[in-house]
This record gives sequence, structure tokens and C-alpha cells, in this order.
Amino acid sequence: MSRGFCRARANIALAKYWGKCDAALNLPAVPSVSLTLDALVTETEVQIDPSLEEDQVWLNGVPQEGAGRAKVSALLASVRGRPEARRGFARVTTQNHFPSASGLASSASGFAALTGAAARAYEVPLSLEAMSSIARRGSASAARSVFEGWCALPAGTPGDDWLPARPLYGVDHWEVCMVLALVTHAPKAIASRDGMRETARTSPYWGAWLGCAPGYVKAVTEGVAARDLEATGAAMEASTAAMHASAWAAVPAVRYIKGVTLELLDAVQSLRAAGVGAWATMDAGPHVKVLCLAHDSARVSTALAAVPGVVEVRVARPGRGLEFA
Ligand code: 2P0
Repeated sequence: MSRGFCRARANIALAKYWGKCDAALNLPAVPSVSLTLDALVTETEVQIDPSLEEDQVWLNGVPQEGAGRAKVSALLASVRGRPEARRGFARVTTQNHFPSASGLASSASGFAALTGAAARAYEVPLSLEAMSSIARRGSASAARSVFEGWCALPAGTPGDDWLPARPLYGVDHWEVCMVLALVTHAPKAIASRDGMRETARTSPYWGAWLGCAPGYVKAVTEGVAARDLEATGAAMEASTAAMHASAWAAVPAVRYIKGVTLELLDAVQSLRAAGVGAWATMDAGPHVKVLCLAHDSARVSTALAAVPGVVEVRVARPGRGLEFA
């Protein structure tokens, strides 16, 4: 039996990906820029077992069936379909060391770790770039978790399955933190894939989102290059608001924020008014993630933890890409 192990970390987008230009190949309609985080770790083992008649998938000790298992199986098939690959179905065991499917990008770390572990188990010598492109087929944000630190994922070209993320800067580029204010440990109500599809199908602001998203990528990329927190943070907040506004205008509304989310946004504004550089973002869930300089993280954490309804605060630093041991 051949086995492979891989560890990956989730990433949070500063300029958001929302929507696809090719659903079958899972190609994003807009570019995005992200930061991989050390505090959100997924560990995956893929073990080929010739006695199996189909892939088996376990997530945090729970066997997966239906669509969840099918997505994992499809990714394994794309690795073992290569001519040089070993053959056979596999047992996949994944540990998420943070809440799954609640808007903390567990699919990003999950599909990145799965791709790395599958490449090892099936003995396919893939470059990180190739792993990033394969992981993107599973979940587009996963392409960015293959690499450490700051990453860009371009928009796709319909029909072209080659689309890896591009590493921009490593973990030592900038002494920042993302402070994660979690408001629930429950899974989200609307899967991001469904939310994106419905936004594209029904939101009157879909076209506007497509038009403005590349500008946020440019502003975030320039802000990160210059280590300019205010420029980066302001562009991140604008991208976040535009993404959520386009989704909220879908019919019926695709809405991820809760009351406590708004209270957290007020707390971040109060921090800024008090002279602390703190900037907020939200993904397909109600949590708020706050970008700040590392030396401000204790003050930001204390302010976020004081908001009623916050169940946990985690401080994350820029994190490493794939690790194989
Ligand atoms: C992002 N999100 O850029 C955006 C911002 C959520 C909001 O990428 O359909 O799980 O599997 O490609 O990557 C979440 O979507 O979606 C996501 P699929 P994914 O991080």
C-alpha cells in the first residue's frame, strides 16, 4: 500500500474571488489576491488500498458520502488518471484543525492538502504550480493555499484548464496578522459555490462586480508590495463590500452576514478612530477577519473578543504553503 501525507493552511482573500467563468472547469471569473494563514491547518493522508472498490473519505473522523465524497474522488481521479500514476482507489483521512465549511476557507486548505497527499500516494511528480492548478479544480481558493504567504490567482479563460495561483511574497514579507473573530462553529447556510452561481444568475450587480473586481486586485497588490496597511486595508474592505453587495442583491438574497458581523465592523471602525490600523473582511460566512500590524494584534483581539456573540478569537500570522511531513 502506498500512502502520501500533506499539510496545508487556509488562506483569506484580500481581493475577493466570487463567481466563475467556466463552472465545469471551475475557473474564476475575476482575479483575487490572498494571504495564507498559519492558524488554519488541514492535514490529509491518502492511502491506496487495492481491496477498495471505491474511494473512502473521512473528515474529522466522519465518513463522507454524496457530493462531498464525489468532489474528493474527482480530484483523486485527475491525479491517478496520469499515465505515470499508480492505480487503485484510496482511503482519504483529513483532519481540519478549525471549523469546517463555516466561512473559514476549509475547502482551500482541504483541496490543497488533498492534492499534495494524492500526488505523493500515486507517485506523480507534480510541480507546485501543477498542484495549484489541480487543487483549483476542486476549489478555486485552494490554488492559493499551495503557496506560502501572499498569492494571486488570475481570472480564468473559459475552456483552458491550466490555471495555477502565482506566489507574490513569502511569510517574511510583512509583519502583519489576521485576527479572526468567529461568531459560530456551525456550517454556513449557503455553500459558496451555490452563492456564486445564484449571484451570477440573478443579481443586477453581477456585471458591476465583474467590472470593479480587477481594480481591487490592482490596489491590494500595490498596497502589499509597498507594505502600506491603509492602502491594502481600504482596498480589501472595498472588495469585501462589493462582493457581499452583489451577493445580497441576488434573488433570493445570498446573505452571509449576521447582526454580530455588523457589530464587529463597528468595532473595527472604532479601533481605527482610536488610531489602531485595523481593516475588516468577510467571506462566505458571518465571521470577521481583521488585518493589522503584528504589534497591534493583542489590542485588536481584545476589542473583537468584547463584542457580544463572538465565540472565539484567533490570531493568525502569514503561513507556509504545502508541507509533506
Ligand atoms: C475567496 N471565497 O476569494 C472567496 C471570497 C469566499 C468569499 O473562494 O466553488 O470554496 O470551490 O471554487 O473557493 C470560497 O469559494 O469556491 C471563496 P469553489 P471556494 O476566498
